[in-house]
Amino acid sequence: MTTFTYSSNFPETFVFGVAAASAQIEGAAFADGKGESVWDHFARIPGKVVGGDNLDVACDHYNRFDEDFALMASLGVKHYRLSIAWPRIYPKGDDQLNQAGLDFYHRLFASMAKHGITPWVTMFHWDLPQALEEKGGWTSRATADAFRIYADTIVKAFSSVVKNWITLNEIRCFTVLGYGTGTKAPGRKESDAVVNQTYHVALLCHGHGVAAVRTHGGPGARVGLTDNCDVAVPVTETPADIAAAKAWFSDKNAHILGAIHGKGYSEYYLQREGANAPSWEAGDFDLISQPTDFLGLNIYTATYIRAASGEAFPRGYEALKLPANYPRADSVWLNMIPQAIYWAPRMCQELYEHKSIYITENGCGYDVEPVENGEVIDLHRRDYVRNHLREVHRAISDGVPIDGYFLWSFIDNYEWEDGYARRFGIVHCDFKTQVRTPKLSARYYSRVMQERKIL
Ligand code: PNW
Repeated sequence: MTTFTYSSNFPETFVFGVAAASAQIEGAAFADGKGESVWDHFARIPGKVVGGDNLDVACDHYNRFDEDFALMASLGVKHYRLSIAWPRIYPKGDDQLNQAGLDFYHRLFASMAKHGITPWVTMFHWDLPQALEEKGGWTSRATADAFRIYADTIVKAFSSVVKNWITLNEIRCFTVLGYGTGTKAPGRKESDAVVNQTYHVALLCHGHGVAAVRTHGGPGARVGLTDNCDVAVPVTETPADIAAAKAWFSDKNAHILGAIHGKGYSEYYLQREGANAPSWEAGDFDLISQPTDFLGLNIYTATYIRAASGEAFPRGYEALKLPANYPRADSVWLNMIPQAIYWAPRMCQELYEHKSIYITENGCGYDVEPVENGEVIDLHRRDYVRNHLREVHRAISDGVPIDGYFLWSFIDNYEWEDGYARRFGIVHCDFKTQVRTPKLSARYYSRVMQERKIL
């Protein structure tokens, strides 16, 4: 057991970092041979994105990464989670490599090394080549075959500089929100059966990503999935409510976390989905459920659960609806429930026996964050981060193996269908001038990273 000299110290090996993603910050959407992504396409359909904002320029990180890494280093950031844009590497999603895309990331990783920043690389953070979408996208197993080629290429190319790999970011978001509700690219509204099939194709990609790292990653390479699991928080931390929350968690996450940890879909899941259950081929689960080195969790919010019985609650739990005036950030889904970051890792440890868990995203978004006298006084974000770090600390003290925390996000960026209106950064970005201004939360988090304790 780790002993703490001060109640809010983090272990020496604990990783503090910041996160972002290619499509959201790079810009240069069509530079140096990059192909169109589903988001480049979707953003141009009128009415899909707030303000009609597109990803053409974003934070212009493509041209400014060296300054951005200098700024990160000045804030004491030592770990940065980023993603590689698939359409920069394979513009059409086939096997026609764009060397200029690889060259860009070689320059980027060299700059990170120069500034003493370790990369944590997500292979896929939603920017699917549009050409693949036109051939069926996430409904088609051909997308998983294309992903295998892409994953092999990037792991081979960067094996000497990248040791921490994340296969996919948040399967739920690019499947159910892209093909079910249609609020994210490509904006399709398909049946439950189709959506369930998209999960399965995404799981195959995860498997190919793990295999790529095992084959080409070189010494010390590690790999895991980043999931935005549905998080259950027991209303009261009593054995009955905790058991109910755990049962809800297991049910709600059966199709992704359940699937990567089992040798197939669970009986419960197949029964629940009935005729809508996904189809699979022999050998799929040898790929999907290969052991991983860690689990990445993106934690923003949760659902309150309590024990309940009777006809209305056949599974022994009740999910509570939040009152209309419950506190939240400006994103409607982002309700303030810091215990989410305690219970999700704990349940993953208990249900799937995870030995190493990283919080790969945690943060909050607001629409109005003015720069006044050279400052952004985002005390709301400082508060959010602090409240969540307290719960991370509590989890570690209770023996939950959380090994790191990445704050989303380093800089205000393209917040998908909310465009540039919704700001998640600890660094403010003026999207007209590209001027960067660290917010109060950046100063705060900088001290936390430096002193490795909650301040
Ligand atoms: C994550 N939800 O998205 C993504 O990984 C980031 O790219 C994104 O910018 C960030 O969180 C903030 O939104 C989510 O509806 C989007 O629960 C939606 C949900 C969760 C995460």
